Amino acid sequence: MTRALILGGTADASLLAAEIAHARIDAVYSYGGRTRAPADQPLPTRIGGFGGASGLADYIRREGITHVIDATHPFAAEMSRNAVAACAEADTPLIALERMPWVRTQGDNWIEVADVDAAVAALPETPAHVFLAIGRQHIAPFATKPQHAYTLRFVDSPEAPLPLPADVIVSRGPFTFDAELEMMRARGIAWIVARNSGGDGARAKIDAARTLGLPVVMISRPELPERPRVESVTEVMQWLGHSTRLGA
Ligand code: 3Y8
Ligand code: NAP
Repeated sequence: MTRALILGGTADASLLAAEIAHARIDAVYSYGGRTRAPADQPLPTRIGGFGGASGLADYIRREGITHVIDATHPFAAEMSRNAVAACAEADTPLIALERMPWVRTQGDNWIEVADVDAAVAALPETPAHVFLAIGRQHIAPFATKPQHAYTLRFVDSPEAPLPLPADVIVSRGPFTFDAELEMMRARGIAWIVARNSGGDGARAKIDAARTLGLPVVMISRPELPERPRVESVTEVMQWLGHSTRLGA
């Protein structure tokens, strides 16, 4: 009898949860507890860490999980590594639902970097208005370039003082091209820092930057361990032995 665990937190994970609920497959949706009020899901939902890979392996055994789908964000590297280790330990099938990275196209002015520190180094010395569209967790390194005017975007309003003077937009995606274009023009944004998340929920800023001819410092994805990987909900449902409404 199938009992699936979805490691969620992305738009694709929400689409998968809807298909799994529709197919009446026994499943649990899991959030890490990063945001104050995560979106509701049509499945029983747990929120918070498992306690490392061993904690996840214990959860899998205790809950009788038969299939694990890692539908976390491409930058949720620790969760993905733990899922590989835990499923090996519990001998449980694992598949990753992972969207392709964005690729530079005609007109894009990207500076591709490996990590946040390289992104800081890629910014100019002369003062500029910089939009840091990389969330809340990795802002501190930019304090080494205080000459810039920073705009940040968080899912939740900041609780602690910011590590640098900045203007904070509080908004959870997905974002639209028109709204991104308007925001960048109104604020006089001259540089964008982004992670290569892929997917549609965050790509509007990349398209708006291209239209405005703005440079984008693009942080590449972390290396993830080898594991079976698909890009569509349909392929996950087939892996679970079910067809979907989408491509039934
Ligand atoms: C808690 C669940 C859905 C899911 C929506 C996607 C799209 C909008 C784009 C920008 C970039 C950023 C950030 C972002 C996007 C989707 C998707 C995506 C980027 C929620 C969510 C959770 C999180 C966690 C949060 C991180 C932060 C990253 C904001 C829910 C809304 C910047 C990633 O305050 C914090 O600690 C926030 C932490 C991890 C990265 C960071 O370092 O700050 N996501 N985002 C999940 C959990 O607890 O398990 O609250 O409902 C999900 C979504 N965020 O159902 O439509 O699928 O990618 N999320 C990045 O791309 O760099 C925003 O502003 O342009
Ligand atoms: P991370 O750094 O890879 O994981 C750190 C720890 O958080 C994990 O070891 C695990 O704790 C816990 N955790 C993470 N995701 C979890 C989940 N879905 N369910 C249960 N525990 C989880 O993770 P992150 O980058 O902070 O991402 C956290 C969540 O936000 C994920 O759901 C991810 O899909 C979502 N998200 C992240 C980004 C991003 O840019 N990183 C963007 C959009 C959405 P234990 O070790 O205690 O088990």
